This record gives sequence, C-alpha cells and structure tokens, in this order.
Amino acid sequence: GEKIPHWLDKQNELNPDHIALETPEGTVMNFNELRRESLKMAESLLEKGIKPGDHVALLAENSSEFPIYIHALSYVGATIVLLNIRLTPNELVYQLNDAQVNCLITGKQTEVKALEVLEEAEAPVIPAFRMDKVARKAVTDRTHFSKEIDLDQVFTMMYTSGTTGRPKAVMHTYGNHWYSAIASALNLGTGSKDKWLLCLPMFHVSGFSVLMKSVIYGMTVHLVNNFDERVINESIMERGVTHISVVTVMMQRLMNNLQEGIYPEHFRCMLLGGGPVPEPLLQQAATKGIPVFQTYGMTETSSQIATLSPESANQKIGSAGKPLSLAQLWIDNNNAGEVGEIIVKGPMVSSGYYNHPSRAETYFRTGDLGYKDSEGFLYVVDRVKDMIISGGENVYPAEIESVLTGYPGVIEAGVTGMKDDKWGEVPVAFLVVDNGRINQENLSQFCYKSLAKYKVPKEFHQIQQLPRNASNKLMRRELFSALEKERN
Ligand code: S0N
Ligand code: AMP
Ligand code: MG
Ligand code: MG
Repeated sequence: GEKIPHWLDKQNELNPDHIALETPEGTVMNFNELRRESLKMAESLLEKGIKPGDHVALLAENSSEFPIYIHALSYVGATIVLLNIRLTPNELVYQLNDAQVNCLITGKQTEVKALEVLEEAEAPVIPAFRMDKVARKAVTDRTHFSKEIDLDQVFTMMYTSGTTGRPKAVMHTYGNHWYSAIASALNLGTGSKDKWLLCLPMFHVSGFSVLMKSVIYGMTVHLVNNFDERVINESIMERGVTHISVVTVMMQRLMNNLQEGIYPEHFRCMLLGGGPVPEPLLQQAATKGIPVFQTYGMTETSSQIATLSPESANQKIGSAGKPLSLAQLWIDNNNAGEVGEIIVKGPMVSSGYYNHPSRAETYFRTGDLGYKDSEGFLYVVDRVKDMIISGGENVYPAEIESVLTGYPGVIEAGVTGMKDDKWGEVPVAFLVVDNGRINQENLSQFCYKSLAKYKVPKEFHQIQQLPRNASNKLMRRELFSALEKERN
C-alpha cells in the first residue's frame, strides 16, 4: 500500500516544541518529548517480546501513558486491540480470544479485572503488564522501528456488535484514521492554537480519533482522565481549549454545571455525536451560544462521516449535516426525501471485521435510518438494528436476552429500550417464565456477573407471550404495547 512518513516523526520534524499533550494537573509534553518517550517505550515493548504483526490489547482508563503506548505500538508495527473497561471479565475473555491477542497491557484501575480475564482466556503468549510500571529503555538502534506508515496496514481493532449479539472487531487501517482526520480538518479547519479537550474514552473511536488528529495535524490534546464537568468547564474557561468531543449526556452535564456562564470566544467547536440528541437540548445550547457541531458517525466509519456546522444549525436544528469531503452518503429509498437506511462509502470506512468474511460491496450499510432534506442535510431518525444507546455505549438486546434465558425459570426473554432522562435510553426486559415468579433482585445480580452495568435491564416485566411476527421473529418494538394489551 501507499506509504507516508511516520506521523509522529513528521511532527517532531515540523513542530518539535509544540505541545502535544497536557493535563489540568500540569503534565506537559511537546512532540519531541512524545516521540522520544514513545520510541523508548517501543524499545521496552520489543524487549518484552512484542513483535511486528502481534495483536496487543489495551485494557486501560484514559491516562497520559495511553498515547505513548499507542505510538510505541505503532513504531513496533503491532496491531492494537482496544478493550472497553466497563465490560465484565466474561465479556472481555470473549474479545481477547476472538482477537487472538498475544499480549494484554492494563491500566492502573483495570489491573484486577485484567488478572481475572487472563485466568479465563486462552493464554496470551507474552505476560501481561501494567502500563505505568514499565521502565522506558534508552533507544540504541532506531533501525528496527517503522519509519513509514503503510496506509493499508491494520492499526486498530475495536469491538462492536451486529444484529446477532456476538461482538465483532472492526478493523481500522492507518489509512482509515488518516483520511478521517483529513476529512474532519477540511470541514472544521485547523489552526496553530487549536487545543482539543479529550474526555471520551480512548478505547472508543470517539476518543481515539482525537489522538489521531493530534499527531496528524500537530495539535495539542488537553487530556482529562475522568469525566468531571467542573474540571472540564474550568479547562474550557481558563486553559485555551478550542474544541471538545462529547456525547449527549456529557453535553447535558457540562451545560448544567455552566449555569449562567458562557464559554469564551476562542472555544470554537463542541463536536456532539455517538447517538441521538434531543432537540430541546440543542435549542438550549444555541441560546447559550455554545458552538455545537452535531455529527453522525460510528466505529465502522472511524468517527464522523457527516457533520453540521453551527452556521447551519439554526436553520437545520436536529440535522447531522452533510457528508464530509471524501465521504459519500446515500439513503436507501427511491423516493427522495423519504426515510431509508443510511449507506456510506469513503476511505475512512472500515473494510470489515476481524475473522469475518470481507464485504463484497464497496459501500457500507449502517443499520441506521435517516433522510436527506431538499438541500442535502442528513437527519438520522431511527435504526434498523435493534441496538440501544445508553450514554454513548451500545447495548445489544440479543446479547442480554441470551444471558436472561440462562437464568432458571426464564423460558423466553425480549429486551428493548426505554427513554431515560439521564442516559437517553436504558434497556428493559420482558420475560416469559415458567410457573412461579422470578426474584428480580437475584436476576439482576445474575446479570451483573456476565454483563457490563449499563447493559443490565433497569426493569423486568413478566409477560405471557412475546410479540412475534408471522415468521416467528421477535418484534422488540412491540414489547411495551404487548404487555399493555395483556394487562387490559
Ligand atoms: C458519559 C460517561 C462519561 C459516564 O461515565 P462516568 O460519569 O465516568 O460514570 P462512572 O463514574 O464510571 O459511573 C457512575 C455510574 O454510572 C454508570 N454509567 C456509566 N456510564 C454509563 C452509561 N454509558 N450508561 C449507563 N450507565 C452508565 C456506571 O455504571 C455507574 O453506575 P453505578 O453508580 O450504579 O455503579 C461514560 O458513559 C462515557 O464515557 N460515555 C461515552 C462513551 C463513548 O465515547 N461513546 C461514543 C462511541 N461512539 C463512537 O466512538 C463513534 C462516534 C464518534 O466517533 C463520536 C462520538 C462523539 C463525539 C464525536 C465523535 C466523532 O465522530 O468524532
Ligand atoms: P458506535 O458504533 O458505537 O460508534 O455507534 C454508532 C451509532 O450511534 C450509529 O450507528 C448510530 O446508530 C448512532 N449515532 C451516531 N451519531 C448519531 C446521530 N447524530 N444521531 C443519531 N444517532 C447517531
Ligand atoms: Mg465518575
Ligand atoms: Mg455507541
């Protein structure tokens, strides 16, 4: 494939003294230092036995070490498997095995969980270690590190689930990340004073893409490890932050904390994505003068694929804008202006999932429903897939149903989403049980063992019969009304 200079080497050549990474606590690192530390870490990783082509999993909370590992693994030529720290050991074992991980690197907060995972997983060949405990070696010989990036090479894998419930690893090439960052820059522009606040998890493409923008543009990242709205608002107010990426619940929390305050002039962009946004919230943001850019994108598109600028926001409230440069976006409906499945194509779109046959088509069917208005603005209205989004985290009903039916006395289970003021949507379960009642407390506890907290149903309802169509397919959207009918 096409080769470009290693992007961190390039930033060291162009902007060695420019700040690459800073934190509210006072950590500051310029591009020269970031490169030096990343190379030293790469040396240590080689010594631990990590080789080009290895699959190295990161199970870690955000920290200033995280980006160093990302770049070090890139210099080594390993593929990075990014794991969601909110998952249970059970869920993680599946992903570790599926991705054929050679080595697991853990953060401080995730160490105990990582050890549990390793007890159950097919043993990775290289012993696990904790991020902050590795001494960075002096680099003796640079020749064994990549000086070029091959745009066709797979760089990262991130898990997501299809309709079937089993998670699949989305493969991102260097080229996917590269073109995603470029397309974003062509839309938002870049400036030498740009400083992007990173508070989204780096294990999701939402957060990871900010690291990619940083090293591709030579831009400062202002890293906030935990989502603390007070700390973040202070950084926006007083530390020169120009951009931030958030999901809906984060924007809500930032606005509540802001009270009567207004953000400074230099704060240019609040990139809001990862799920639906209630219109009243957008209106509230507009009255406060917050420069919200609503965006539509997903793991498979390596982040944004369409974005709305605030200039158009007033006329197009609720829209996710137009497809970015380099991207194409169609609605699968012959009648213009009507709702259909959103189909996308572009160099930022992943070519497929690890261990799954690659797509025959050059385009990607998103599983989302939307329409374009007469001026070409996209509105995302619903999903074909039965996925629930809670606080930006995806929840797959099929996955929860299969856990529920493993509980003694549960014959059948159906899961659907319910509106929630805080998280947007939360899962709710409907159960067909054999004689007798289910103890809900025990059932919840049972779920917590296998499912991340945000996936555990917030309500359990007993129902005589699940709604099914003529071909016996569960109709999850009918669950609430089916229960209602039974009760009347
Ligand atoms: C919203 C977050 C930060 C909430 O986490 P917080 O406040 O740190 O919670 P904890 O202290 O850990 O836990 C407190 C209690 O809350 C429960 N909980 C936590 N998260 C959730 C949740 N999501 N749903 C339900 N409950 C939750 C905990 O379990 C705990 O409970 P108790 O008290 O009972 O123990 C956090 O959830 C978060 O970081 N969310 C965002 C995740 C994310 O990044 N999603 C986006 C994924 N999508 C993409 O990456 C593609 C789109 C994209 O790229 C993008 C997205 C946004 C902006 C820009 C882009 C782009 O295109 O560039
Ligand atoms: P993920 O693969 O976890 O990144 O989830 C991406 C999904 O979030 C998309 O497939 C959509 O269902 C949803 N989503 C992202 N952006 C928007 C948006 N602007 N409006 C509505 N839903 C969105
Ligand atoms: Mg917290
Ligand atoms: Mg999501």
